[in-house]
Amino acid sequence: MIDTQLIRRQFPILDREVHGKPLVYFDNTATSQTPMRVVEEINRMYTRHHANVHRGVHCMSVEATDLVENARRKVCAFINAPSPEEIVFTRGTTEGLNLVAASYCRLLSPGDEIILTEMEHHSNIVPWQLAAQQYGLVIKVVPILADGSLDMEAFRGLFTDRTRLVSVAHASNVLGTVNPVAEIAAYAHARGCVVVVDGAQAVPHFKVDVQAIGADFYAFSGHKMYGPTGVGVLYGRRDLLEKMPPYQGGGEMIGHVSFQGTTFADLPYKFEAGTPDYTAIPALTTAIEFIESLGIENIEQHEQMLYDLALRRLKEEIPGFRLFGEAPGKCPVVSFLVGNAHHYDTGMLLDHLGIAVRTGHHCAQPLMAALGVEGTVRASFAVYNTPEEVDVFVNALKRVAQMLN
Ligand code: 7TS
Repeated sequence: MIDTQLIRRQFPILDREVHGKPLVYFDNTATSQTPMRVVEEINRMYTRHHANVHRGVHCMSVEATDLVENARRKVCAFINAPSPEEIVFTRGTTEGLNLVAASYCRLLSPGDEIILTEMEHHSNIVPWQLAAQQYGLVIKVVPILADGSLDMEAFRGLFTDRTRLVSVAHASNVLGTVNPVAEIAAYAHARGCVVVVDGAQAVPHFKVDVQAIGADFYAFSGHKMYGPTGVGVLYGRRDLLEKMPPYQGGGEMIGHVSFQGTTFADLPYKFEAGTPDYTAIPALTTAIEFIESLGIENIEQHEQMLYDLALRRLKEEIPGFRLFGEAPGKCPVVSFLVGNAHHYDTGMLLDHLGIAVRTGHHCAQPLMAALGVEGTVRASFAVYNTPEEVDVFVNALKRVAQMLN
């Protein structure tokens, strides 16, 4: 069972006020708040182990290196990856997806096809467009159904003998839809295609097992899972990472450098050019420990309870409430509009009542086009949110809706 009172003590930021009102933080899909133990771990890195990694013989450098490599093993176990060498530290999901698009696509030929979906975040669209322009690739898009789930029949219909890769969100940051990634991977693999999964919105909310999914690549961000900003993870299958050219050149990623030619380091360092964020990476270990201390299943259950409560009350009590995304088994994300009220006005008035929600296109403009809207208001929940906060939110939205309609 989740004891939110106990949990909230680890998040002093949740005690602050905004505009003179107690903060209700419902923008967890954009970034989650950070427990003190993660903040303390970053502090400890600066005050105890601040030395560049992988290069020093001196004690502090060895300690920092051990902490970074320990984090790699922790992440590996967290997503059940086969080996730590297949865990590449990045700046975030965006960099992980750019890495795969820029590097893997160099192995493809003009006319080869990539399948994306209509519900992708821009970071799982634009890197592929850049690669498609550079290498003459063709992008095809899976549409969504009315409930916000993927049209799987259309997905299967997009495959041709030129299809090489599928890249799909595990969970949508707008609709909350959890996509059938294992089914997608099985279908794609049977046709010789590689599968990339954007796990930014999955990892904080439910158990992810990259081997059970059959993902060839899996990208996510630390800052959405109670961890530090500026650190992300890319899992990549060893044989694919080995074939791929480096993404960036620099220190750390080389075997030997001469002006006659350079050889590259073994995995995962081939893909980690330059100094990594070694002060933040160990704090990712602490974030995973925080999740494990609560139990990801308990987190999922608690967030689902908040989602169900919010949705029931919003549907009953807010005239003109319109929900986007009703697929079964979705993540705790409520994207909505109220009557004719503009999403921005709704968000701004909620902010003045202390409630932080997101408004706009949520970096998913093609999805907004498919839904026929310019933007939505989005409330999203984390483990430290409470039913009382849902009450405050629904009551505030009632007032806002009256003012705007
Ligand atoms: N993929 C998905 C599904 C996301 O939701 C996001 C961020 C990203 C990729 C990019 O992650 P980053 O850490 O590299 O920036 N989503 C959001 C959002 O919904 N509101 O702000 C950021």
